[in-house]
Amino acid sequence: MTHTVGEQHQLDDVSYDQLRQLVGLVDHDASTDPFPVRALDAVVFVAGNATQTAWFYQVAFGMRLVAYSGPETGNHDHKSFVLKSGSARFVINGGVRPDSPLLDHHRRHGDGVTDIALEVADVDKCVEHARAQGATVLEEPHDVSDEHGTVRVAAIATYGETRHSLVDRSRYTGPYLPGYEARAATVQRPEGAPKRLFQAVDHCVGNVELGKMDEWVDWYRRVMGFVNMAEFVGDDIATEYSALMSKVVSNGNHRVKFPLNEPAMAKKRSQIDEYLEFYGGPGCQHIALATNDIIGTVTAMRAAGVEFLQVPDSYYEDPELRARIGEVRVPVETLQQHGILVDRDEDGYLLQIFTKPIGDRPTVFYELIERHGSLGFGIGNFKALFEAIEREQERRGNL
Ligand code: TYF
Ligand code: FE
Repeated sequence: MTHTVGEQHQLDDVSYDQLRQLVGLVDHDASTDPFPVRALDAVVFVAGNATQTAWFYQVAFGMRLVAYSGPETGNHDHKSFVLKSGSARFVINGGVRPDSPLLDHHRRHGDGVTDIALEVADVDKCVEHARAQGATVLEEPHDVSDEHGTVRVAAIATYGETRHSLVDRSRYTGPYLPGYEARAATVQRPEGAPKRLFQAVDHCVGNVELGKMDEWVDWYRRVMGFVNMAEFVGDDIATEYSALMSKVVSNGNHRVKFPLNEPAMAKKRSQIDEYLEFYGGPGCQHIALATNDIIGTVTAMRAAGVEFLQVPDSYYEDPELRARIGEVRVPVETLQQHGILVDRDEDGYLLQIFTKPIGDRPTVFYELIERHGSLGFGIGNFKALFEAIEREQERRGNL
């Protein structure tokens, strides 16, 4: 079924109550936040071939094309495709003119995330605070307008060549940003397919260099007023099996969550070192997509050819795991059939699964996550997960 532009807004609707469950929101009074963040506005990618990558996200991730900018709309530098799935928005950019700066970015990093854009109510206030805290302002606050209204935007630099655009679209009714035109879906969804495969972005993970994790945690605390979440991978877990250290920062209500990883010295070469080498520096490692039906989502993505990490049967047969997770919404055998991992903490449980890297370089991958009360990231799965990642690393000859 193809959707008209009018129907698309309806499909994008995700209520606050749905989001609460999907991404694990908590109550928070934002009135004294120094840098109040409303939501994730978009994840912006550069691709070697944006035309085909936009097609991939429609076919394999069930996303809907909603807007476009390119040579036909007066943007001669690059093509830009805007895709949505519930509240999640991806923007795929690819250079057209040989002198496009996007092509230089792509030469350095390959397909990857250039911008994790945040929706804020007061761009100027956020930039002022960020600057006072020592952040690099890449774009000063300014208005961009067209017949649909005005958007106020700015951008600050984060790890590597990644940026955070800050966007206030409260005075704008267009499909994305001025300069973009609305596009209806071009790909037919398979008969009987779920109307969307995910409803929100749950978290975006950054890989930073050895010894820099705490600096970036501190940066998010100072610049954005983010808080540390409970889950972290410290020295102990790192040396035993993970080969990485990890801490999570989030905004007050947990709508925006950024785990930060750094490599750790271990018996084997860290998967984070592999990323840093092939990405050519720090960058976004994985994006977790929140779904309320992980089994349906995995089934649809697999049918479209998406490859997921394999976990051994011993994971599901482990009596300790079975005792710890107790009752979940499906039998463990069903999770096993699909290769879905499960973890439980004091707040509830979560189901999760990880794709293999989606591009040519062993860098960016995806996670699917279905939360049932848990506010965590699956720490109980870290051992099985990191072993699965290392098996792939070994197959690539990078372990
Ligand atoms: O975001 C997280 O923390 C989990 C676990 O290289 C994880 O998804 C952490 C690091 C990593 C892969 C997965
Ligand atoms: Fe994750």
